[in-house]
Amino acid sequence: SDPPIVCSLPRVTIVGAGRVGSTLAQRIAEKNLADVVLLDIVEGMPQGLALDLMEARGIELHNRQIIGTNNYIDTSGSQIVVITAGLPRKPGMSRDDLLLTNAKIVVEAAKNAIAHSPNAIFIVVTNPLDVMTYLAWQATGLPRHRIMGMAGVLDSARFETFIALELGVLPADVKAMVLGSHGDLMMPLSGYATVNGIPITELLDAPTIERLVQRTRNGGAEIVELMQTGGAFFAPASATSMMVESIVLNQSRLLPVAAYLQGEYGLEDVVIGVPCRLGCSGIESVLELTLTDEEIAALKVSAQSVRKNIDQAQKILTTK
Ligand code: TXD
Repeated sequence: SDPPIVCSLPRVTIVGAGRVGSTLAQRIAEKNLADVVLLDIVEGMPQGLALDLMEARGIELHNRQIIGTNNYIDTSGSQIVVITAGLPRKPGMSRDDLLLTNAKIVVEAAKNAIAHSPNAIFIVVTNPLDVMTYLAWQATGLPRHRIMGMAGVLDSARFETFIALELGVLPADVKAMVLGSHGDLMMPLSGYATVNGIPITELLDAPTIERLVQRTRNGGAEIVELMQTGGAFFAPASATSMMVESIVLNQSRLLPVAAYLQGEYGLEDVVIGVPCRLGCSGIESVLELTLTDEEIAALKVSAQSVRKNIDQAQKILTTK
């Protein structure tokens, strides 16, 4: 007789049902992209959030399942795993201050998740982003196209927002790309930023562009200072859902993604934000852009700082 037909819908697991994780679950379900499993160590919390999201389905007009759990068994067979577990920043803290606490959480989460979803594509969101993505890559042993970090899409969205506000244009008409590490050394590429194809250098003077670049670099801290109790989560969830969408729908979008590099941009054995094509297999390719000498030098400095933190985290993880 014919084998039974298995109808499986794409399933996305989100480890860490905090502010970014729960908002991302909402975005994914309401965009009708996939069923969602929300996992957290806090008992009852992901279950409550899942039920709350399920109760909105009739109003939001979708039929996606949202499951809350404390057990990785429930995440089995996920197509994508997003890791947002860990502590966020407090005012005055840099992303690097989160290094040691979050390293242990992310490594444990990555190992547990891959054990139940051996074919998944991983997206890391926890800070410090580039280092956590590297540690998760190491912990899972995944080929590099199946593991990446989210930061550049958010940093680019912030740069685009500030350009749109300055010019009074529609945010969707502004396109920009921010590369490098997710921190003070990130690299907003002003030469590639446009308003419907017109370079911003035609529309804004150099000191204004520099001001917007600085505000972008400080974009996360600006929100932490205002909120005092944690960091941004609406735009980070939107940025992550854009990456999930490009993978689930095989859109092959060209996005800035924190990727493991093997010689691209002269960098090796480090994770850093570069333009990538994202499709159903994960990172389809890394684009090597023409950069100015100054930008190449800045990317190197950015990579060195990530490397230093990777070494520090690895020391702590192995002495534990
Ligand atoms: O651009 C980016 N990459 C980022 C990164 C943008 C925004 C936030 N960014 C970072 O994501 C932030 O600095 C944090 O490191 C993470 C999560 O931020 P969020 O604001 O969502 O933090 P919350 O609300 O504190 O949520 C974290 C959740 C919380 O519910 C914990 O109980 C849970 O993580 N947690 C765990 N879940 C599973 N397993 C373990 N071990 C665990 N430890 C904590």
